[in-house]
Amino acid sequence: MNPIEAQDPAIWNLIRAEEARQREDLELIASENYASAAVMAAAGSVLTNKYAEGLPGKRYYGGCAVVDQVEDIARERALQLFGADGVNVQPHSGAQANAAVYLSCLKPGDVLMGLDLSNGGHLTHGSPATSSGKLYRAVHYRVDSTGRIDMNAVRELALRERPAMIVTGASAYPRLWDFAAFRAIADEVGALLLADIAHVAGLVAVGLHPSPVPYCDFVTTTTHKTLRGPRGGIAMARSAHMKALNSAVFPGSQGGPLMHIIAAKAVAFGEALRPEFKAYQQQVLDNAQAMAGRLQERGFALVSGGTDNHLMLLDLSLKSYSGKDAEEVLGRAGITVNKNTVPNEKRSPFVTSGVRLGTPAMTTRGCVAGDAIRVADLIADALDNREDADRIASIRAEIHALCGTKPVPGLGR
Ligand code: DSN
Repeated sequence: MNPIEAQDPAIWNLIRAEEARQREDLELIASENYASAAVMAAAGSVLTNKYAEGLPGKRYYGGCAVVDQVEDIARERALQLFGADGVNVQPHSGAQANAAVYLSCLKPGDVLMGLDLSNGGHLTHGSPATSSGKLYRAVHYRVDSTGRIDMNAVRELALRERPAMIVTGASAYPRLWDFAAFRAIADEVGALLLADIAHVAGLVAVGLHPSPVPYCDFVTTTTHKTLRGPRGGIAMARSAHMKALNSAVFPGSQGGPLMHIIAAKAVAFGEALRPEFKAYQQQVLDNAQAMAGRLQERGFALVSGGTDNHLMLLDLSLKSYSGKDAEEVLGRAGITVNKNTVPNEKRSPFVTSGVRLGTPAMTTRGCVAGDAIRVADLIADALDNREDADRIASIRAEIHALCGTKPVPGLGR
C-alpha cells in the first residue's frame, strides 16, 4: 500500500483523482507538461529533508557534501544545455528567478520595460499587481496590428523612457524573438537585457528557437514547461553579474533551496541533453503547425495568423462567446485549455476573448501531427456545438479514447 494511502486517505484519493484526470483528458495548457517518473521520484526523494542555504562548497549548514554534488551536477547540465556563463538553479519558480534578477541590478524606481500583459507578456514583467510593477517604474511595449512585436515601436519607447532593464519573453506570444534586435536597442539606451524564456526553453535548449544567451545579460526560465522538468526556475547570467545574482537569490529573496527539486532539475536537464529530446521538441513544433493550420481551415482566427513555437492563441473577438465560455465547453469535452487575453482585449481578464492552446503535453504522451489535426477538428466541433450536450459527450468519448491509446510517461495506468 502506498504510504500516503495508509496514512492520509483524503489526500491519497485526491492524488489518484488528479492522476486519472491527467491520464484521461487531453492537456493543451501551453505551460504544462508531464514530468518523467525519474523527475518525479527525485522531487519526492529524501533530499527534501536537507537545509543547504548558500552555494556548493559555501553553505551555512553541515552535512551538505552530498547535496553539493547534486547542485553542481544541476548547474553543469544547465550550462551545457544553454551555454551561459553562469547559472543559479535555486529559484523556486520563474517569478522568483525574475525577482532575483531585478533585485541584483535594479534600484527601486528604475524603469523596467517589458511586453504588455494583455499582449502576451507575463505578470512579473512589470504588472502593477506584482513586486515588479510596485518596486520599479514599469513601461510596456505591445504587438502591432499583425500581432507581432514591432521593433521600431520598441526602440521609440526605449529612447523615450530610457529603461534600466528591457525584458523579452512572454506567456502567450506565438512568434520568434529577435534577441539581436533587442540587444541593439538595449545598447543604444544603456539598458540591461533579460530574456525570460520560460515558455520556449525546451526549444532553445535544442536549437529550435534562437538562443538569447549570446545577446542577454540575464536569461531566466521555469523548468516545467517545454523543458519538462519539475516545477521550478533557474536564472542564468553573464559572469560579471553572477555574484550579485547569487546574492539576490539567497539571501536576497529566498531562504533554503529545495534540494529535492534541484535534484529533479538535474534529472530533467540530463533528459534534455539526450538526442530524443530534440526529436520531441521538433514534434511539439510539428503538432503546433498541424493544429494551427487545421483551426484556421475551420474558420478560427489565430493571433498573428499562426505560430512559430509550441503555442497558439485563438482569437474569439468576433465570436459570440468568450474565452471563458470556450474553456468551459472544452473542459466538458475532455480538453483542458486556459482562457487568455488577446491584443486589444475588450473583456476582463476573468472572461477574455482568447484561448491559449499548446502542444508540449500532448506530444509527451506520443501524439503526432495526425492526432493534432483530429484534435483541432474536435475543438472546432465542440466550439461550434456548444449547446449540444450529446455532441459534446461524443467528443469527450473520442478524446478519452485517443488518450487511452497514448499513455502518459510517468503515470501508472
Ligand atoms: N503561468 C504561466 C503560464 O501559464 O504561462 C506563466 O508563468
